[in-house]
Amino acid sequence: MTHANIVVLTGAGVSAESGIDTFRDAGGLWERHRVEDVATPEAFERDPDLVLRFYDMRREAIQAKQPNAAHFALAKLERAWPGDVLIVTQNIDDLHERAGARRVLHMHGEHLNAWCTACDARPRWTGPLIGRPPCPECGERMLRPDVVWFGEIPYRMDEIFAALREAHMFVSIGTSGAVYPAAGFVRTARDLGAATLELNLEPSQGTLWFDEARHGPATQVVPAWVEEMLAQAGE
Ligand code: BJW
Repeated sequence: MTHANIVVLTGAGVSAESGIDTFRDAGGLWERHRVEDVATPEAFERDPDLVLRFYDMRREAIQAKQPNAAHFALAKLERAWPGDVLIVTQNIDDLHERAGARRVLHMHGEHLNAWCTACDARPRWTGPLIGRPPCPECGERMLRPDVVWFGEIPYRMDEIFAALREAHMFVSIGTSGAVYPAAGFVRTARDLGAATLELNLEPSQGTLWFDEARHGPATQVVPAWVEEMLAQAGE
C-alpha cells in the first residue's frame, strides 16, 4: 500500500471550519434557500436575479475565507505521498488550491469562473454577475455561474472514473453522501477493489459502504490520517 494511488473526494464539510456554509447541516444553505429556487437550471430561467444574487453573495464571501488544517494536510499528502493523489471536490471554493494542492478536479464547477452561454467561454470571475456584465470574449450579456446544478451533468467525469479505476484507496471527506453521482463513487471504488475510508463529522448517508469510518471535525481527523499515511510510507 505504500505506493498506492489515492482518490480523495471532498464535500462542504472540509471547508466548514473555514467559515463556508455547508448545504444540509443545521444552519446550512438549504435551510435558508430552497434548492429548487437557486440550484437548478429551471430556477435560473424563472428568476435569474435571485440565483445570481445567491451566487454573488457566496462568491464574495469565499474570497475572504482561508484554507484550514484539513486543506493543508491534503496538499501535504499530495506533495509527500509516493503514489498518485487526486482530489475530486464537489466544492466550488478554491481552498484546496490556495492550500497548495495541484491535482484538483472540481466536479460541480468553480465560484471564480463565469460561463458564457452564448460563446461557451469560461472567464475567471471574481466580481458580481447581477448587473449582467458583458462576456470578455464575445460581448454578449449571457454570463452565469460556472457551477453544476441539479439535472446538469457534473464535470470531469471521464477523468474521475479513470482515476477510480486506478485507485488503491478511496477516501471521502466532509460530504453527506446525498448527491449523485459523487455519492456512488464509494461503491465504484469498492467494486474495483480499492480500500475505502470515510472521514466526516458524523456518519454520512453512505457510511455503511465504507470499509472504515472515522468521525470528527475535518481539521482534526484529516491531519491525523495524513500523518498516519506518511508515517506508513516512510517505514
Ligand atoms: C463536516 C464538518 C466538519 C460538517 N468536518 N465534516 C434519485 C436517485 C439518485 C440520483 C438522483 C435522483 N434524483 C435525482 C438524482 C440526481 C441528482 C441527485 O443526486 N439528487 C439527489 C438529491 C438525490 N444529481 C444531479 O442532478 C447531478 N447530475 C447528474 O446526476 O447528472 C446525470 C449524470 C451524472 C453522471 C454522468 C452522466 C450523467 C448534479 C448534482 C449537482 C449538485 N449541485 C450542488 C450545487 C453546486 C453549486 C453550489 O455550490 O451552489 O452541489 S447541490 C450541493 O450538494 C453542492 C454540493 O457539492 C453537493 C453535495 O453536498 P455536500 O458537499 O455533501 O454537502 P452537505 O451539506 O450535504 O454535507 C456536508 C457534510 O459535511 C455533512 O455530512 C456533515 O456532517 C459534514 N460536516 N461540518 C467534517 N467540520
